[in-house]
Amino acid sequence: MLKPQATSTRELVSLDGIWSFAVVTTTDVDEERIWTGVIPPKLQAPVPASYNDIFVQESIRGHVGWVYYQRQVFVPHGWSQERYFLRLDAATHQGRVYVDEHFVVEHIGGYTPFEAEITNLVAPGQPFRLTVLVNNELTWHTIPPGRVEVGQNGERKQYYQHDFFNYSGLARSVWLYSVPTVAVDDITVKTDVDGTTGFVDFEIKTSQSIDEDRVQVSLIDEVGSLIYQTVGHKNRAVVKSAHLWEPGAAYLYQLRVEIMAAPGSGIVLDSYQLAVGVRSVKVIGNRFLINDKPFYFTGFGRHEDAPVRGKGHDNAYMIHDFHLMGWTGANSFRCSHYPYAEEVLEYADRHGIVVIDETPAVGLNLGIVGGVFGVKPSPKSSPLTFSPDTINDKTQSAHAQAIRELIARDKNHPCVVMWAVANEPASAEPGVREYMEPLVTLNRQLDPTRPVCFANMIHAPVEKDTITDLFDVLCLNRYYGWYAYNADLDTAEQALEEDLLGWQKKYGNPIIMSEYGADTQVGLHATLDVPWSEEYQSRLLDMYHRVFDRVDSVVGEHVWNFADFQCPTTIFRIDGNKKGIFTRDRRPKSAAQTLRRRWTEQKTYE
Ligand code: GCB
Repeated sequence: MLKPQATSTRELVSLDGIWSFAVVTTTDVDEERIWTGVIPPKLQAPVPASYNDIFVQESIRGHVGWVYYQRQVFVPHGWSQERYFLRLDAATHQGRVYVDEHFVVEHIGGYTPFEAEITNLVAPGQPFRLTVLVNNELTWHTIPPGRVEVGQNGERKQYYQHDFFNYSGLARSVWLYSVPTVAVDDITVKTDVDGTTGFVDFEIKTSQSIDEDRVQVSLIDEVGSLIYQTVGHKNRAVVKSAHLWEPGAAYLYQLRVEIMAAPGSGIVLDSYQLAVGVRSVKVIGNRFLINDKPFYFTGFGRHEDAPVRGKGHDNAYMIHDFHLMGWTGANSFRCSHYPYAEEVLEYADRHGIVVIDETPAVGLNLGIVGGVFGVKPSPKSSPLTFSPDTINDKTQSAHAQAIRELIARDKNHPCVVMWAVANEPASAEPGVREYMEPLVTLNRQLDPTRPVCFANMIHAPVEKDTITDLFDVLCLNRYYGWYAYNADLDTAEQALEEDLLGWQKKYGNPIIMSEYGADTQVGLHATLDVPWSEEYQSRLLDMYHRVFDRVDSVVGEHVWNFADFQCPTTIFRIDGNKKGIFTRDRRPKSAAQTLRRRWTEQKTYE
């Protein structure tokens, strides 16, 4: 699915701004049919932003169910020869779109885009009322899963197994854009490298079937020189002495696809340009290779999270966060625990930051809830994660759809070097293999070029886990020194080393420590090993680093988390998860220096 783009043949209108907003109190939105009229602007909400922290009422912040967004839109009068689409970069978790009284599209899945053609509904130059309904309910059949229960006070409450706040609404941009009748519909690029030669395989889908010689494809380098040109839907560009896309040293070619009115006519009907980074990714033995060189991941698990805007995308925060990561010496991050805004991946492409791209499949684990997050476990009678009443075939279909949409959106980004299918599924429980295996197969069919992983958690140690052999890279989330052996870093160090050596011995795959860290209250200092102090966070990280340097298969370290982030409140999540190396407003805790020392001084790994 191509990101909309303004080119010589396409126009793009941002619908971001201030929309009318209402929280739905009725249980049946179809009966209310709010989209048939104007919603009074009593409340207004910014787009893009999660709506939860904008207002000051708990009834809005903790609302479970539908909300309405509405605004007026004009179709530009010059679009009479064009087709035009509405595109929502995300609606978390379910969106329904109406143009005046017409239903145009519905989408489930809170972190991937969707769109609808509206050419036949509104004439150029005409205004229309755009109403978007957004529902934030998580059920056993959504990804991520959750469940809604009615409390003693009669209020509906959302429960879920993951450790971040259920921010909701239109947290990413909304667009109206035009494309010509005959247009480029999709482009798939795969690259490879052999010595100094780069290969760019491309495949183009067009909106109508057209002759090969009307599709013109050009590859242009960073100084604007044309280095390859051909006609046809599918081919391989061979680039001698290619400028490779390297971690920390990105190089982006532009693949320009043009649809010509007739071969040689010089008349371009449609034009789309895609940034292409030429690089290869391989897993060989216990090494992760980018361009045939061992790559060692330094960086973070992150969240899209900021004060007031929640998960609302914001370019200022985004670029600042990249600079803070660069300052620590991070070369990579994981999109934990859902696909991030496409702007983030574009920025990572441009600046050579390596990304592990994850589906929103977090919380497929009922064993975790009571123990770790203090959230009420369910169902009361059965603690099994995979069962007809809990995570089941329908959840699996939603998960498959999440994989399809993630790959459709992100397949062309050079920064994405690996797909993470899930975070901490109950990988030692019965039913997990039957659930996961088809999803891994699907992922590999959709993209055979990138390795696949999932993040394993401590409840599924090497002797109990039943799915690791399905994957290429071992990603381990470990909290020795925090949830286990708290304030006892010596025992934690031994346990961590034994754990890692056990995986190394059994699988021989590359190992990435995909989470490790400690909650830390900024400003709390202690000379002894006092959990929550800034010194303890640093010492805990140092302890992990000593162990990583002793275990050959470790090829990466992603600290949990880049910054403090918001969670459902429990007695040990006081105004959020405090494992950030930066506070929520992006000020460094002492541990930032610990990482900076390690990651900027020790640059090369064998
Ligand atoms: C985990 C989860 C992450 C949590 C973290 C924690 O294992 O993957 O989402 O936030 O632990 O801090 O407990």
